[in-house]
Amino acid sequence: MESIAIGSRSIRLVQGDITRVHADAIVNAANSGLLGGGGVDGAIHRAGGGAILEECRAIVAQIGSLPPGEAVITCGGRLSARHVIHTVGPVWHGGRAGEDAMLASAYRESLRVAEAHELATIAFPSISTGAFGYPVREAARVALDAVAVFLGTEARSVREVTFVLYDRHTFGTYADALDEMAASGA
Ligand code: AR6
Repeated sequence: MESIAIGSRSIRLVQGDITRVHADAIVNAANSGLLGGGGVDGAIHRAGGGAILEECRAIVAQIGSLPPGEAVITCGGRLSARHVIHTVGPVWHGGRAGEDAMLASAYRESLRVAEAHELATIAFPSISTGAFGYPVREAARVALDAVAVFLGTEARSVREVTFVLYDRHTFGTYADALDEMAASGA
């Protein structure tokens, strides 16, 4: 399954490069230092240019570092997206260190930042499943559940959440998890 409706809102899955997506905001799977890195973080800063990094530096000057599970917003620089919401997922330590709650929080807090800016269309990568080592199957369930709950309860301005999955395996795993969610009646 590649999309699901939650009332008048929706979750969609696409395979691709999030730096090329048109949306009110794309979400960056950053680290607490907020000054760039590898993976999707590196790709977003490369494609978006120095304006994003400049705003990140200003945020770091204010708050020091961004704890896992929280989120902040910058401009989108040269990206097609108007904004970048930067969040930090958990590093996988085997699954008994509160990783699921932390991952759910990263999605929820990103969406709360989007609401605070009255944004409607948001794109997420698969947070934590690259360098941070979170197993994709477990991460997909947590991510889809967190977003579905948000859309069904808290959402006002946010109407469409797109997961932009980079590789075929991650895309297929999220599609399976969405099937399971739909079958369970969520
Ligand atoms: N578009 C969409 N997804 C992408 C892209 C892209 N252009 N590039 C990679 N991915 P990761 P994490 C996928 O490692 O696990 C960074 O160094 C990737 O295939 O980017 O949260 C940060 O600075 C994977 O499925 O993020 C942090 O230090 C997913 O994005 C750390 O890595 C997440 O992989 C964060 O690790």
